[in-house]
Amino acid sequence: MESLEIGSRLDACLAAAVAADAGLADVAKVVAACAAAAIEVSTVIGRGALAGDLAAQGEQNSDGDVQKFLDVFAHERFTEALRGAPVAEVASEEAEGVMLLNAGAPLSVAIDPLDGSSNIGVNMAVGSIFGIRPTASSPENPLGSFTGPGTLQLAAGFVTYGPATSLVLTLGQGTQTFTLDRAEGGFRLTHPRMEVVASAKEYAINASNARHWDPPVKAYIEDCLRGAEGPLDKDFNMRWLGSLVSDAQRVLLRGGVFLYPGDGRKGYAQGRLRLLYEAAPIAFLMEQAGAGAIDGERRILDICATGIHERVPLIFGSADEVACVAKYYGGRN
Ligand code: FBP
Ligand code: AFP
Repeated sequence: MESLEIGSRLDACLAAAVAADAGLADVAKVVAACAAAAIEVSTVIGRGALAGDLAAQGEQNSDGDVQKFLDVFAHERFTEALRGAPVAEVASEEAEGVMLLNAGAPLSVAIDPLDGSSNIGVNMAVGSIFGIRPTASSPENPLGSFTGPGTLQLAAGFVTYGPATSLVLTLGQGTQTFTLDRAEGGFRLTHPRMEVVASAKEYAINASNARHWDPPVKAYIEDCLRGAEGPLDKDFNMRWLGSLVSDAQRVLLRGGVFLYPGDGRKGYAQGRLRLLYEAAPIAFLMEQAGAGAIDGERRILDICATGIHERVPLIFGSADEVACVAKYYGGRN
């Protein structure tokens, strides 16, 4: 896609990718389905309170979190769109088990339909995240499509519903960003090749959990706070949007490091974020843009899930900063 002109439509870019590699034909259909669902979600978010109470509380999801109207709406739009694509199974944050869509279809999708739920209803950016994998389940291994490492992902993307709606996408050949052209109701290529700067001075972490953090993260952030007088030898800025997709988008565009470590709170030993539909797609997009993504000790893309809602500590961003954090965990790089 790098060779395509800025302003090219998403469907033209997907067609060009398929022309170059026929093996991407089904993947392109799934990406197009996610893009179509995202446009529907974007329209509702863009209307804000005029669309009703987007934060209205409903049922509890698999994890005991109370679902908001927008969580449920986005889940329904995405799963409905994926039903019309070559997708056999979906693992969604908003469904307890694997959803069966089209038996025998070649692809399966892990999805967080609405990420950054605490930002719903306060006119702040939220997003959707997806990772596309080959279908690999069997009667003996019903979770098989989702228990392989993140390196099996064929494509991944996230949508940010912010001041503009954008789709960040990788088909395994670099990371591109498309921006929604509201006038024509379609995405256009705006960033053909995202490249994350290797070194940066901005970190993102929920500082209210400082007393609970894993010791390596506590030590790293203490050194960030010491600024140029400390061992890291530079002054840092801090940004935390409470919305993984928005923080990831900022890191892609201007570098920095994001951390959601394991911490001592009940249920947070592995942090807050989910391996399958948050960490693994973001890690794929980051690596394809030259950045890193680890859980402290391991590359995120090498980790296998044992259940679809499993959590993982997540540290990603500028390669030098991620390598620096790894040293606090005792790693050599
Ligand atoms: P949800 O999927 O429930 O929205 O949780 C994920 C998330 O909102 C991320 O987008 C964000 O980075 C993080 O949780 C915010 O966590 P905290 O509430 O600790 O700031
Ligand atoms: P600007 O008018 O230059 O944007 O500054 C205002 C502001 O961005 C405000 O909106 C934020 O609350 C605050 O600055 C952020 O300050 P830090 O950069 O110190 O976090």
